[in-house]
Amino acid sequence: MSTSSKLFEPFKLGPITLPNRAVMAPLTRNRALTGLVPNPLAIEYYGQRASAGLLVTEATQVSQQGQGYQDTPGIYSKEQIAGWRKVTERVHARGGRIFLQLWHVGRISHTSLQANGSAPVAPSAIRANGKTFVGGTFADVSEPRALELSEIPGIIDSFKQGAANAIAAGFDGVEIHGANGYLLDQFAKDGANKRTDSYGGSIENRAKLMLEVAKAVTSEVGSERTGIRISPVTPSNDISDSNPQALFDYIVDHLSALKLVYLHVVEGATGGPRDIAPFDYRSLRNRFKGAYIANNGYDFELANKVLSANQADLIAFGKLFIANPDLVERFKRGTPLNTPDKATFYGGGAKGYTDYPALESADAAE
Ligand code: 8OZ
Repeated sequence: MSTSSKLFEPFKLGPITLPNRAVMAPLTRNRALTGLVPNPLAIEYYGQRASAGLLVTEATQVSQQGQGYQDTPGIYSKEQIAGWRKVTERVHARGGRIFLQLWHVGRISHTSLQANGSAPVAPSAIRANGKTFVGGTFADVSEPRALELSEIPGIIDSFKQGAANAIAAGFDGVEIHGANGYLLDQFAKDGANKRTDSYGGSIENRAKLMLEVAKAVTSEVGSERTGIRISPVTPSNDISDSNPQALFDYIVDHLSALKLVYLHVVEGATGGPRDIAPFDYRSLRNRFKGAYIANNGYDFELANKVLSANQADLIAFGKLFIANPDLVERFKRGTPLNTPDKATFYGGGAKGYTDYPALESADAAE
């Protein structure tokens, strides 16, 4: 059985052409090895999923300070770049395309991950009510310290360098992680940002760091190779804002002016209900001139509906891609999907990572 759907139509994303509109969402898997170098299993894991229109890697910290969980990979050392190069080579050899997600967790971290056991950094010295995974167990995130104004250029520079390193590692582009209550989202939202300087207070001031990072990254690797992910109303990691619509209308107008190649929007609560809070995503869709990637709780049916209504250009699937390396082919054939195993999402080895079965090519006979 084969189904015709806009999901299987190609899409031009800046200089690259995606053969279909299914994106593999960024997915944290906590399997990096010593030096926070990608696990060699990641070569196979991403390679198995190369038939996606576009792969986005797991969130990858741009500095040691930007790490918040154990065993997440980085993109700031030579060894990490070399490890990622093997991943991009495999994905390209299998005919795929892959962006790296650039991450700084801000206050969602723990002193045990920071240099000399120091405090994680944040817009303001307010501890998030949440946990992180460190030393093999869940622990409360640590009390952060507020970044000095003089440290902000260094943060921007770490994203810029991370982007340059990603291109050196062979990635087709980068996605700035502006979502889920991490550093850029913390600056943007007034639940976490109580600053009284030029990075706090008004929407313009709070949005500034995200926009300055976007500008620095586009100037480094080109706007046609820079995407960004946002999550206007997610409560993830204890984040909140008093007026997310005005905030993100403003942010997206400015991201559009910077000509970013895509806007990736987590609609609703990340990994949870899509209708957690009222929000007009079409306003973002209409303001942004580049591609709109919709994410959160999509299945084939909802993807088709939203694509045919032209409310998105691309659809990102998370958990479905964990369990189905050949998700696009399964959608095409209407074959049943494998069920994701939550117990192996974070940490471990090949189990629940590279051992989800693809359809046998023999099944292709219809
Ligand atoms: C799950 C576990 C740890 C981190 C995100 C990078 O939510 C993450 C993440 C997800 O964006």
